[in-house]
Amino acid sequence: MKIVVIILTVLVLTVALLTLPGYEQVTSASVEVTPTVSEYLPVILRPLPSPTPTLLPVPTPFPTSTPTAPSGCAICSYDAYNCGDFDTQAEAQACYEYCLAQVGYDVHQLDGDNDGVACESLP
Ligand SMILES: [Ca+2]
Ligand SMILES: [Ca+2]
Repeated sequence: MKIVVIILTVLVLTVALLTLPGYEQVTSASVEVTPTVSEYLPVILRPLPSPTPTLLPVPTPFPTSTPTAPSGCAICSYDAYNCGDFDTQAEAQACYEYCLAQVGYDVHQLDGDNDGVACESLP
């Protein structure tokens, strides 16, 4: 039983020793915490009045999936033109590439040998 009393005594003394300086520390800490919290309060309120305006991206009306058709090449839905309908190879080439982009194949059959060059016979 003496051992228990000694242990309890040591514990009480230890708590007493820890409490006295601890009380001083709590007191000083509370003094320091109070201005610290008051300093944080404006920081918390600060972001509110200045919300960063989200810049809305200019909406592109429509992706230019349908570029303007070359002159003399308004039809891509069926075989409407032959090489004789164009004056130059460049015009036939423009129509060939335009309709190729529209429908995915050489609808006018302007590139008979499928080498990507339409109406090689034209000037
Ligand atoms: Ca044709
Ligand atoms: Ca060709």
